[in-house]
Amino acid sequence: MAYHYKDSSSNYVHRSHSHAGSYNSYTGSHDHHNSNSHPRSYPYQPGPPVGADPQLWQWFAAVDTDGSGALSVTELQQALVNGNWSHFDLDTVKMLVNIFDANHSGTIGFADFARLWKYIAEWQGVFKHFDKDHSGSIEGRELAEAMRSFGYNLSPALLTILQYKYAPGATSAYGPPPGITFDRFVRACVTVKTLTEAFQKVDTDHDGWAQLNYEEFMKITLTAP
Ligand SMILES: [Ca+2]
Ligand SMILES: [Ca+2]
Repeated sequence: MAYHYKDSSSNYVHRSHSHAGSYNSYTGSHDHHNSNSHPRSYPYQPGPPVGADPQLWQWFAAVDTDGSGALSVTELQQALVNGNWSHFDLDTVKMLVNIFDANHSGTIGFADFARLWKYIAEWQGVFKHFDKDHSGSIEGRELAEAMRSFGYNLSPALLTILQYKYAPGATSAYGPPPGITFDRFVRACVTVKTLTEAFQKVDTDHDGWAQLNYEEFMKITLTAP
């Protein structure tokens, strides 16, 4: 059984009773009585770092279900939900971990998490700004407007490809593709930015044309989020 709670700073926290029930926020340790069906060792859990937002620390600790002191991709995925309560795609979570995993451990520590949280909050503002009809997703014209205002000169054909690529689920050839939800919108924007910058690097005279070999082309596309 899961519940969600909202506050003014973020709509994107998801917690389940199983986490909350076994986590003792007062002592900062797991409650052995509720979790004795899972015998395991309890690593030392330090308290929040000096100056840490106590609420953010509490979320972090609740999401860190194995008490390792860092969030794995799957732990983080459990914590991040879109406005319609759908979980972030694994691809989006992996991308976020890659961006914020400062020590390349493959996991997110509390300092990384605090920066990631701020980043998501900023993107929420961007998303709300471009979701002009308040549908909770970014549709064709909204996507075109977003890309244009970010400075990306994408043709209608490219915008259509983008829309189909990031639309949730299977898309029909009839009618417009469904809108892009929050986490996919972030991924779409980061991907367009990454690919544009990779192209600009090889387009040294900035005329919109570049010569690159197979190896370079593959490197660019395979390292894009
Ligand atoms: Ca963990
Ligand atoms: Ca919309």
